[in-house]
Amino acid sequence: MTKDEWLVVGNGAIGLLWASKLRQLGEPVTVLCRRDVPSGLLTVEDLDEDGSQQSSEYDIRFISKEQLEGKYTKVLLCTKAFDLVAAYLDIRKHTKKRGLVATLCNGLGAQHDLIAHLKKHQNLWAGTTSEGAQKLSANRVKKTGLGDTFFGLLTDADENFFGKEFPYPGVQCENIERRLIEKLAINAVINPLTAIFSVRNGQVLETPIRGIFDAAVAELAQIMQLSTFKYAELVSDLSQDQLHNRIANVARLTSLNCSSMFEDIRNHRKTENEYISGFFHRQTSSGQAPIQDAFYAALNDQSNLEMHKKKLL
Ligand code: KPL
Repeated sequence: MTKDEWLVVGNGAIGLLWASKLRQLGEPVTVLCRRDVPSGLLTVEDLDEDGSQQSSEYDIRFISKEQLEGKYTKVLLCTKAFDLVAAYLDIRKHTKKRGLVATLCNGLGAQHDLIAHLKKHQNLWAGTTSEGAQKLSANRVKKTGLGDTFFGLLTDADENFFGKEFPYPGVQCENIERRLIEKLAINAVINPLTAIFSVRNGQVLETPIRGIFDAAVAELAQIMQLSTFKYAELVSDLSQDQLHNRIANVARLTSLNCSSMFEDIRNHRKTENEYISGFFHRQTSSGQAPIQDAFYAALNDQSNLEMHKKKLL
């Protein structure tokens, strides 16, 4: 292992995409896979400006948990929100005390839970991305939509090490919690709608789902203004129109993508419902968030999805 090597935890779509980006910086990258440890190169498929398909290959080392050795100074955790803390604890002894731990996961809360488990002088950079990507196999990913990525410090910067600057150009931001809430709102509208109605991201802007989309955005804008909302101050200047534009824009830019929640349901995997609609469900009292409550209930009771769909329409 070299001094600047990154350890990316998780070979889901976003883990693979970010492994390729970090490798492009010229630094070695190891990807820790939960199962299916592939051999061979990482392939990223993309569309050229003229719309033709192109693919690039990256020499990345793929390993299993049993193959972990040494200590990494830079770790990027690309896991589901509900796996984040456990994934870190699994690799903790392979992280350096004065190192950097970064997260790229949906939802809000798991990142904060991680802080209590960090080693002394480790800095936690929370990240959020609205890029669309689809995993095609254990070492093949396809870019399915443009988006923004931001990383910001959640812990007080330890200036002795990777204190002030995130070691990837152009993604660092000041107020990451605000970005995390905006992303949470994006996921709280697009993900449940795509998962419940089995549609791609762009279709949430089409009839008949469009009506629920608009109502869900209006409801979120109201919740965010409630004095009881934990992050109300951070988003007090965010108007309903701005929120609507932001969420609709992501749906457009990733229109061909199947959201992570839709993928989870199709593949009979656990969803991030608890960290997305569940977050708003817990933050409000009865009647204040009927649409988020309906999303939350539908995703918790997938055997009756048809009934929940009818209720929503
Ligand atoms: O974050 C996403 C997800 O699917 O979880 C979006 C941005 C909606 C892209 O699909």
